[in-house]
Amino acid sequence: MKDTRPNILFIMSDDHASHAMSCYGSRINRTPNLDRIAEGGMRFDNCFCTNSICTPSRAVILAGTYNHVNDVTTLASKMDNRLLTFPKLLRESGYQTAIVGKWHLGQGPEHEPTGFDFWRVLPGQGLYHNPEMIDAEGKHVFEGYVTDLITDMCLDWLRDRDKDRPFCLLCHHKAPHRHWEPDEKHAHMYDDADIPEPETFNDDYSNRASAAAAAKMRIERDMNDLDLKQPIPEGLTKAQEKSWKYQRYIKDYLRVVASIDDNVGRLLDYLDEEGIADNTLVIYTSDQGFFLGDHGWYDKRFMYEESLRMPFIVRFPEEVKSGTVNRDIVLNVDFAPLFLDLAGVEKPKELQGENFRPLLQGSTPEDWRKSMYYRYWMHKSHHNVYAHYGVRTLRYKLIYYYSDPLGQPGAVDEKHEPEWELFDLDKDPCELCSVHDDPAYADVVRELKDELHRLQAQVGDARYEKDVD
Ligand SMILES: [Ca+2]
Repeated sequence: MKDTRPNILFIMSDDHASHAMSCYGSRINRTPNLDRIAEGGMRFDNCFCTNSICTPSRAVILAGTYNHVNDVTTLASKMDNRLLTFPKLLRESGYQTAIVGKWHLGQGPEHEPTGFDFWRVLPGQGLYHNPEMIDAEGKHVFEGYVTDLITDMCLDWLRDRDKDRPFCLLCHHKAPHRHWEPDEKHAHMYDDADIPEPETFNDDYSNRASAAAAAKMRIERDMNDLDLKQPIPEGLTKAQEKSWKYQRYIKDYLRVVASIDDNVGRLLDYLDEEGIADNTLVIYTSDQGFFLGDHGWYDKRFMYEESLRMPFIVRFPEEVKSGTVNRDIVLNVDFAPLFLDLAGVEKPKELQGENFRPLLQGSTPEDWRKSMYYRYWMHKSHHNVYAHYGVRTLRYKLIYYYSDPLGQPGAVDEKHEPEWELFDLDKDPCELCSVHDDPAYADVVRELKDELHRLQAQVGDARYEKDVD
């Protein structure tokens, strides 16, 4: 008998910020195929990651637990593949499962993908051109462009599937991760255009804790030859050089995104041709956001909006009204509970996320979360970003730079004292001025500290020793 539970097509890219998607109002590019998903379904405007970095975010998604629980706190962490994950539970319940593309949770028998009928992944970050990939049979080099290849392999697997059983396919693109290498087809997009610079391009990092000024992810200073791929023209002023670097960076980023968009279109076309679009939940998301010249930066890691926010669009015609928008707080830790609910599998007690299927159906429960907990662990490691944790509500964001590696990779700086930041996102959506020390916000600070500590207790994470009431 045919098993008619919904199919799940989970497309995730790497470092694709929502402000480079036209369905999110991008000022800098068009993404017509991603827009097909949003127009045919729901766009989530407040989907956040709990730790804005590749490896940890992927572990959160698979396991449905926070990083202090799944023990994948940093880029150097490797996930123990005996962990309970949603693909394992779906497979046990009769789904066909596959992952193709980026994994980045470690290699070898203890870390390679488990819970999949088929898996083929890139080692580490993988290459854009002629990438090596690893599967159960071993390593092979594939000729071509990585985004096309991943999509081809997904389509091959879909064509060969058992049509009497539902599938869960994880199509996980490497793109648009640094160093943004476009394919030939898109190499000359934007050649004759100037991409607008973001509002905070010339941020001077004043009026905040010291962390923003200390970060080494400035377009004007920290980009290397692999990022720029061309010699810097001579005779430019400092400001002209910064603008030139931004154009070099953002055009390649958008070219790489354009290839993702084309390839998402191929997958959507296949669902239409097969007549299974109505009963397939299609998601497009990214493991976290990215700074697209915002604050003068590239990269991520900070709890600031551009990096914290994940794009999340979902189409599921049987259940989700087309062209709708949700503004509730949804987290990457919630994805696994959603998938389990769709498959009719009971959520195991150890999963920490919440099933947000009612939100998809247009009815938010009264007690849905009003705040979220974030933690970035890699103190002064990559890009000299300070370790921090914080809480975001619909209006405010409180960040605590505890500034201690706590045994994780990173440098100890005895002189560095912890610092706080508070942003009123209604009045300061670009997060340019911390109001933590403004007496008018004293009550807000107190409430948010309580909320932060309540969330830490709820998820079972430890408070830093100097963070006292
Ligand atoms: Ca990433």
